[in-house]
Amino acid sequence: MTTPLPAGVTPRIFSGIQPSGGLTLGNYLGALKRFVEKQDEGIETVYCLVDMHAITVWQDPAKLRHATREAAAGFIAAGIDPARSILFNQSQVTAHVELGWIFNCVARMGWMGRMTQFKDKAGKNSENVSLGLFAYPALMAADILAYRATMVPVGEDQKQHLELCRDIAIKFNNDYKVDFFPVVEPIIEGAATRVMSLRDGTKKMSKSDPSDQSRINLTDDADTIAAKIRKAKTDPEPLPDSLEGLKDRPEARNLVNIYAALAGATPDAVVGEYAGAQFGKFKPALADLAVAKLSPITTEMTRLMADPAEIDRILGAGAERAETLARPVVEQVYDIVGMIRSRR
Ligand code: AQP
Repeated sequence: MTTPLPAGVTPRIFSGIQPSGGLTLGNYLGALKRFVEKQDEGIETVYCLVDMHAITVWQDPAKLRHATREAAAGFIAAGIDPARSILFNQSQVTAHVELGWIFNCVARMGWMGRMTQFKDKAGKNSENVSLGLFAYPALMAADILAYRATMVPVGEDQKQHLELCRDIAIKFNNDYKVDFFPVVEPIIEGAATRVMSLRDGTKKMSKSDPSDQSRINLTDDADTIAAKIRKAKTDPEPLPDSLEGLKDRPEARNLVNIYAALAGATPDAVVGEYAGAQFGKFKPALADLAVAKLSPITTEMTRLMADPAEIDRILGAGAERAETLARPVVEQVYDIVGMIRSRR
């Protein structure tokens, strides 16, 4: 059930990706491809390279700068038009961290402690990870709510963080007796909302996985994509004639999902087409499809990366537009919580 929007809030999409490495096929199918579709539906779209989130895990400064520009190039190459969508990097709009601090004071330790992504990333090392990694979902809520965004396209792994964003909005509204923040709706759509590692069908494909063979990067050339798909872990059985037959075959199911998402088909249709086929036949077909869909993006990214000053200019212009939306929201929040703002 959708909650009615507070006065003055209009439908708006916000989402982001961390420049904590190169973009993967998981980021593309789970998020970026959706971002382009939403932009093309004509809804107001705000997209952010969340560099402040990236440093919750140590980043080499030169690599972070490169990854941020490369991600921006990936967005544009995939179809984000900086004239229609607002595209910028998070650290250039300070409203995010200002609201993030206020949300640190709204969110409860118990809520944060239940976040499975924190548990996965911290592992047995939770005493030694950064405070920022623990507080990550509160800053993510601030990213979204600084624009009073109403819809957030994400992959399946971000569902819990968006539930927390809803809890923060509701608690803020209740604590201060206002109807100010909307309760956001996650948009988790498509055949590949959770693309899995090519080496282990039970693990998410991730840009920070130590094994490059586990993922397809948007910068991989055609030969590399084909080789990674050829070597992807599978099992000796042929493809079944229904999805039911893939229930306990996570690697096979992952490749079917990837094929479906790239082809714009359903996983059902893909198993229908390849029923009885061995991976010796299916993998080359998947490799050809992946190369056909991804190579134009890779080529355009390379072209854009030849002019980093132009990418920086686009991000700066996007940040200025983002600032005009976020600043008044944060000023209203300061007023609601009782801060004196006499400087301006
Ligand atoms: N494997 C995936 N399948 C589908 N969607 C995915 N996303 C990430 N991996 C997959 C979606 O991409 C968006 C941006 O994610 P992020 O960069 O903010 O962080 P993440 O989810 O932690 O992604 P990574 O690649 O695993 O990054 P690292 O390794 O740095 O932690 C989100 O919408 C996410 O759902």
